[in-house]
Amino acid sequence: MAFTLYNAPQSTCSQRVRFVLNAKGLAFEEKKLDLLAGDQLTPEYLKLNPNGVVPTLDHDGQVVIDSSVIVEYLDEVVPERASFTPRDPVQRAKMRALMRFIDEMPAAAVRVPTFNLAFLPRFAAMSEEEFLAFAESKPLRKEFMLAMGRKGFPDAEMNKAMQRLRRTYERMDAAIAESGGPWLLGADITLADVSVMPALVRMADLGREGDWADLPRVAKWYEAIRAEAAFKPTYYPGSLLTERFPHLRKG
Ligand SMILES: N[C@@H](CCC(=O)N[C@@H](CS)C(=O)NCC(=O)O)C(=O)O
Repeated sequence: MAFTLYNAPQSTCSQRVRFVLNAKGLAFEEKKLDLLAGDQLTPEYLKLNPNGVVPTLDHDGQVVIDSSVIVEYLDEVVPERASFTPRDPVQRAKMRALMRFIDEMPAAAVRVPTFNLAFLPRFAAMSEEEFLAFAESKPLRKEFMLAMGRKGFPDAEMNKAMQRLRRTYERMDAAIAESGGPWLLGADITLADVSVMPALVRMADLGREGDWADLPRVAKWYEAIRAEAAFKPTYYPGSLLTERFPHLRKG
């Protein structure tokens, strides 16, 4: 069984997949793409992933795209090692509902502070023509890039993104309270936990860990996922945004 993961160290979607591969102890070849250089938009890569985004998994020549789909796929093909999917169909449905919520809310919201704080200097340095050409070449994120522009999202958009993230922490708190924790669905870690993990790591990296400090269940959850054996190899040196963009570091 050979796995190749096309991904980027700091990409939140890639981090989900690395976590599951690491937790299952599956060796994989890692192909690192530079998203700011546009490696994800080359004709060769678009043949693998027509959305022009990472991650993409190649499993013995079969290509699987989209991080949520990939982590479910991995749990299906290697269920015997570190399963992240509940056996009970009702629990499984709850997990998938949370995953949809996570993709729609925090995974989308976290792009706003990420782009505004980290990537903007790079785009601001481009000419308008260069920026428009870069935006136009993105199959999935063209409108997002054009909405951001070279000046970044306005404060109102940043505030809305932060509110969506806050509603995520509250939803997590409610899920843990209902399930009895320590994970979102109870005693066992599931793909829902893995799916939301990178958003919280990203916000903590941007100095916003305090945003869930008043929700002790979420704070405990965050410590628990950081203590998982798969966490450290997933967040190898260079995986945090502040490591690539030192201007983001506080103080
Ligand atoms: N739904 C997709 C989204 C993938 C995605 O947005 N990937 C980002 C990195 S986290 C990316 O490749 N962005 C490149 C770009 O915007 O050009 C997934 O979960 O795999």
